[in-house]
Amino acid sequence: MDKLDPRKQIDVEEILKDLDKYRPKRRGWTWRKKLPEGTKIDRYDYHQISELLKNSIPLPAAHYFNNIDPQPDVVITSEIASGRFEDDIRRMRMAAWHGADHIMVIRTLGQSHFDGLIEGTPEGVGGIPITRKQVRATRKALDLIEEEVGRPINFHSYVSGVAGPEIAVLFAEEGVNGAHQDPQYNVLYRGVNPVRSFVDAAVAKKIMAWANMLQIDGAHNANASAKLAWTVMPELLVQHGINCMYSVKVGMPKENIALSTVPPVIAPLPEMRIDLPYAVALRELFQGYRFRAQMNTRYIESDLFDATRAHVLNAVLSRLTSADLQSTITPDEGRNVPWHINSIRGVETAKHTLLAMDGIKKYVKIDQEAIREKVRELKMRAILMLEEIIEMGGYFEALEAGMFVDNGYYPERFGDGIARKKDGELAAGTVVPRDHDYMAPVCEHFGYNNLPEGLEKPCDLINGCTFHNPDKIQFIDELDETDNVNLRLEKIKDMKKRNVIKPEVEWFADGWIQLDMTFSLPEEYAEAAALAVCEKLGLEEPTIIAKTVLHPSEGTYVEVKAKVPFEIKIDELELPKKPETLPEEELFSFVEKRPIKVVAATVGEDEHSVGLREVLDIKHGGIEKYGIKYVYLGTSVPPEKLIDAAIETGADAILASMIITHNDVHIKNMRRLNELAIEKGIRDKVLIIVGGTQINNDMAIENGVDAGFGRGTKGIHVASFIVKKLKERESQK
Ligand code: B12
Repeated sequence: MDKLDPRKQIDVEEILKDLDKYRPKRRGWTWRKKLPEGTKIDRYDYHQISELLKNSIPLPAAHYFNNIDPQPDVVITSEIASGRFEDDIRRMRMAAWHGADHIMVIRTLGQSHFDGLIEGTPEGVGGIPITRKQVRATRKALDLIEEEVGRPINFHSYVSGVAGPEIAVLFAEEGVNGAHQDPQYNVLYRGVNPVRSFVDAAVAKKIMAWANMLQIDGAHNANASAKLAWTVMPELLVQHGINCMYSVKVGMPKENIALSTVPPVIAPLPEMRIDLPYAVALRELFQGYRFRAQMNTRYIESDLFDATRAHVLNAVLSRLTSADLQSTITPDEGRNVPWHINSIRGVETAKHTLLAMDGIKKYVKIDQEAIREKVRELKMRAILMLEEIIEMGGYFEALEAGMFVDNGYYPERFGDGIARKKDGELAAGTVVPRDHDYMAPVCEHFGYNNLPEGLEKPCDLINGCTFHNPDKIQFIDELDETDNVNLRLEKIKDMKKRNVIKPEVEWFADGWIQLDMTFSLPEEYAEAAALAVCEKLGLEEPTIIAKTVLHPSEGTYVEVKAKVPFEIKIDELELPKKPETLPEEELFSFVEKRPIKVVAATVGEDEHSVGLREVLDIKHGGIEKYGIKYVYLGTSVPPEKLIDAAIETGADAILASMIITHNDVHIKNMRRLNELAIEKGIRDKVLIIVGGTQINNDMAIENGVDAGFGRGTKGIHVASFIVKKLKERESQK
């Protein structure tokens, strides 16, 4: 397979074929190619966009604007990790079509404590086991996906834990383009020995620098760990500083070092007034570095709308300051391992907000004078903290004293920081000084290396290392006979052979569905009632995933996930009929020979006119275009008046719009039109056609009229129906 076909699913078996020989197409990070300010897409000027995609899915409202899909100038991340790489690949493709070009793969639980690489493709929990096979297959799939969408896709994971350097080598070999690397993360959140963590980091960073990978730091985890988050703002500046300077000293170029920053707080606090000075201070202190704006997850529980609101405001902040990379967190992160749809929703939220805020700084400027005091205060607190760390004897001593992730707003201290011992914690005592004659014949190896003089590169001694001679890379296939991709694919193959399907949210046909319901009950009764509904529906494993109290006694909204116990046979599905259209020429010539006249109105007490006018007027490609004459009676027209007008004008058809559907008023009006036409003796002479957002053809026919048209109807659909019916009728005469 050298090309993907948008009409076909990605073939994982093809991806796995000859994987042992696959080499990534390129190495290193890629930014979007920005288009000049003022570039026009259709009729609209943009100031902050990048090259368009070859294949993509635009934002929902795009169909009102010629389906344009401008791409913001900022790289957009999608975090993906269902636990099975074969399903992740499918989701990456979906995310790329929606505008993600940074695919961040979350690691499985506990991998940071493995002292080495793991092999095969075991199923992960809360993420994916990072192995050579998983990385290579994913890169191979992404190489195809980037061709399909027409933009390079950056693949990313984590160079952390006690196997950090080994993972860095693996990533450099396999064309992984970006990684998290921050020794402070290992120390504070993974309990790895501080000395080991910093030594490993130097080795890993040197390799990442060679591979031109983008590095993202780990400071944002202090936000996520602190009780109030805003209290760690000075420390965040310090943490960013430590990792940035350490990386520069190792040899990483500044422009490949990205600070991972999250707006610290959320409403009901005055969010913007706290987050904005922090964002400004950070960008001023770290000029020349990159900014990866991550959305806040600290306070997000299980409400998708709450998460989305927060994420929109976070992306607004990115535009008011700056961001090179906009990360998206799925809005369902607080309720389950993210589902396909929510990965896409995250990307859409970022794309929508970034486009909505395109060029906004032309109109809206931060008041530098008003914000200065707060910005200065934050910088001062950070500088004081750094000074105190030096006074304490340095970073390791400060760590032992619990200086980091203390919930006090520095210089306030609560004494509840995370303390780590310099000679304690995981993998303590594993760092040994290199002997005087230490020699490693490999390239990009950090630190003392007693190489013979006159070598062009160290690996010349061994005929090339894996960076220069990839044929030396050892590819190990599945070792576990009970947990591997082949077994998992068997199940999928079986379903495909039988041509059956189940719904899915993260894995192929995993069976999960979501239901939402509201009960006029207090919270705990509503939860129990929701589970009882699932039981009566015969669903399996029902779980409450979110709820909102509408009022303590009046009502509770509950969202439930559950599994369907049955399969659907694809062959037996009844597909919705698409409205048939006749060739335009046929319509023109028919109407020329046999003039058609219609009467049209919105019926009842309904004032909506836009939809009907679109179906009628030539301007919007309505039936008038084909020469059909119409008499438009307006809105809020009683059915009687429509029928009378049809009689008076000798109309061939009545076009009735029915937008309001409350209390089934549309059904009543359809029946009424039919009855009146029969009463007045014109039913066999006139076609009755109805339309509106909630109308469909079956419903219309059931209620006595000839056709019903819903959202998205065009004049050609209606003209074709009328012409076909008249032809049928007239050929019977
Ligand atoms: Co209003 N309104 N509205 N509204 N309105 C909506 C329609 C909606 C869905 C909003 C909502 O609550 N979710 C509800 C209707 C709910 C329902 O019963 N199904 C709604 C409501 C409830 C009201 C009010 C009752 C609100 C209030 O005051 N309490 C009042 C009603 C006033 C009244 O009618 N007496 C109200 C008022 C308005 C105003 C502000 C006046 C405008 C209408 C202006 C006007 O038309 N001159 C209005 C609008 C614009 C809308 C809105 C935002 C857009 C409708 C629209 O124009 N869409 C919708 C929400 C939404 O859909 N986003 C609510 C664009 C057109 C192109 O699409 O209508 O679907 P369309 O038409 C297409 C097809 O349906 C079909 O072809 C069209 C072209 O593709 N079609 C066809 C439609 N008619 C026909 C007829 C035939 C013969 C055929 C073949 C095809």
